[in-house]
Amino acid sequence: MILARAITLIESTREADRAIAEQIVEDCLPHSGNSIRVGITGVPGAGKSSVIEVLGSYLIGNCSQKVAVLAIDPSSRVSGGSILGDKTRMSSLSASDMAFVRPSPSRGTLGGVAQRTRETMLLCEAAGYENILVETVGVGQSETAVHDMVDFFLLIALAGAGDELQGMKRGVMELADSVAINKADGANIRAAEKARSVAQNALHYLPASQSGWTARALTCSAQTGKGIPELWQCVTEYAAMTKANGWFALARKNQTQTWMHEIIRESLRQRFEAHPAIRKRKDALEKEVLEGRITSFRAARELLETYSDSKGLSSA
Ligand SMILES: Nc1nc2c(ncn2[C@@H]2O[C@H](COP(=O)(O)OP(=O)(O)OP(=O)(O)O)[C@@H](O)[C@H]2O)c(=O)[nH]1
Ligand SMILES: [Mg+2]
Repeated sequence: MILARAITLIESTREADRAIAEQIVEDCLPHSGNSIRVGITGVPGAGKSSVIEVLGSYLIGNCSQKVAVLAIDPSSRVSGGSILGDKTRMSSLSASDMAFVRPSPSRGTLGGVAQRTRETMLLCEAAGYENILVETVGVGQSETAVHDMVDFFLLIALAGAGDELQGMKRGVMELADSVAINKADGANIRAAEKARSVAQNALHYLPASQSGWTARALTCSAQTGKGIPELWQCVTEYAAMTKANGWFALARKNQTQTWMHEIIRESLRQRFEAHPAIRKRKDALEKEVLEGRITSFRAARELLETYSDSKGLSSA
């Protein structure tokens, strides 16, 4: 499949592939953007992949729309990735020719991985995928990275042992356009319903979003499929409202600017760390900092000056 091969090029770390990859992305740009981009986060085991499997199948079956599933997994470097797990958990999507499931690029920093996922998203759009679902596990910084590349941000949470919510961090709540309490099935229905009202209440006390949208708490079950159409209804309502008030387009524009700055940051970091003079000096300086023989400030400054000097730049 051409799409998969193009994405492999994008994920390649070879310098020679980079130029072709950039050209591909540029060629795709005019054909991209015509989609809804949804970010899905939640603690490990909340049911993100399972919800995506059911939601994706719903979009294909009931709406005759294509679905691309991408993942940002900051832990994949260590664990080797929950990638295979995801493919089996999304077995019907993986088997459908209306769906494209792509695991997270497993190498690199979060910034680098997020950058490649953004580019992959554009390629999927150019290939005609109307719905882009980006899964990220709710640990660390990856929620923000995903939030910055999507139109709608969904937090999947679970009811706790009591009525409380599990896996809800205020910071992530603030980013959420909707909170879905998953596993609302069997003996868990009542607890899920209570957790939903706790979540709705918590959302109520957050500052109003610039989008004009009021975040909504729902319950759903990936096991029974209950609440999944309502969940998608929430996404389409959001899209309709923010398209009408101009936020949808504005937020995407702002995102492209954020991406630009991130690409610069990430490339500077890469160049810095790959530079021979830096590599030569860094270990020794790190050791000196650890042993308290030099301040971290001075060590950082020396490395930065070494880098600027080697580039013929006057150091700041
Ligand atoms: N009862 C019930 N179990 C569910 C539901 N959704 C997911 N599960 C189960 O919960 C477990 C975790 O589901 P996943 O979809 O892998 O969760 P995830 O959030 O993608 O997990 P990570 O990718 O590892 O962070 C699996 O054993 C699922 O079968 C649900 O709606 N009801
Ligand atoms: Mg998963």
